[in-house]
Amino acid sequence: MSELNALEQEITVGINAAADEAALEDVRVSALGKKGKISELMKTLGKMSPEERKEMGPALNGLKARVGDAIAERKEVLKEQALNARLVSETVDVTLPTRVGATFDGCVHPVAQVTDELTAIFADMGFAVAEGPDIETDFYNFTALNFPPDHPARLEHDTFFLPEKEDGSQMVLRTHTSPVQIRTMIDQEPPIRVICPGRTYRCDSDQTHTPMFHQVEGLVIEEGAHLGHLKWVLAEFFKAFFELDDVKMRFRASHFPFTEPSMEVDIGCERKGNEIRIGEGDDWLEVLGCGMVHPNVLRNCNLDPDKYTGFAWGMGIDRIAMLKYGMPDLRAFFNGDKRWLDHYGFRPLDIPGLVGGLSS
Ligand code: 2NM
Repeated sequence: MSELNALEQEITVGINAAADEAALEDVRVSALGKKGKISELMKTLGKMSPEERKEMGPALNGLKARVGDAIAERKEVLKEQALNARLVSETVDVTLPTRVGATFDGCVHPVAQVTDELTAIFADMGFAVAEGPDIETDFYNFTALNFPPDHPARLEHDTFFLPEKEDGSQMVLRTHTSPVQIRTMIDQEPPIRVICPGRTYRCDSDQTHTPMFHQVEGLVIEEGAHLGHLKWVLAEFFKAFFELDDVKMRFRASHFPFTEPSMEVDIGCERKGNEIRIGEGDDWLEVLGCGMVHPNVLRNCNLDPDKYTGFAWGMGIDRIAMLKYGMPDLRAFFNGDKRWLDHYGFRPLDIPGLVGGLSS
């Protein structure tokens, strides 16, 4: 018996001395493995006399169980120690400056940059950002926006339709971000001031159109909102975005199902050869559509048109990015050509803000 006590003592010392899980595994194998000391003793039971076995059997089983428990317990301790050591050695100092030089790679796409810029400008005017799904129902993309049923406008929009469902309905890739504004009007109480930037899709592809493009739409709903407010918001936006003291604007009558009246807005510019300069000259450039939200749209969102009025506008992010940063070819935006991105991309962490500068 004292022999077993001595063995237990020896194994216990080994367990406690094991500095890591590998060392502990060696101790386990030497005690409980196939040829381990306890396993070898177990094998001798068969050759013992019944009396001897009666005594040694329970003693050996007890020893085996205690050693097994001790190893499992030590294993947990070692595991935690190893994790703590990793947590200490693998820390990253996120306050270090970014590396500029040979190791610096990757940059911010102009569309992301411009989205951040216009978000900063509208946030400063009290607008929140709203987002929604790229795949929409016919209701949010068309019906709620006062497109008549089976009206050709649904097709004129070059809509991408998804395969018909069993009930005959068809989801669409949103053709504008207006469905996000519908969702916002249904979900929120006025006053509402939101912008909705995001991807939009139309089955159209040539020098000036890509099947996926980016749009930002703005929406204000509150008692007393009128065209004067719309004009002010747009003027403030253009001045801030093009970083100019003054931008000329021209409103032309237009037509959209979701606004009444509807207008297209041009900004003053000068064309010199292939170059366009905003804020100078006598030429005009069409940049957005806007109007007062149609009473039917308000009603579709359970808003009372006798109480609330609102205005909305929409413009292409890709297009105003081209204008501001002089990028001539829209298709290059989405080719994934790293040379183009190296040339036109922006440095990460130069986050646009009205205080530090939008595009400095
Ligand atoms: C535009 C032009 C004019 C517009 C209207 C709405 C809504 F949801 F309030 F009815 N959202 N966006 C709108 C109005 C969009 O894009 C050229």
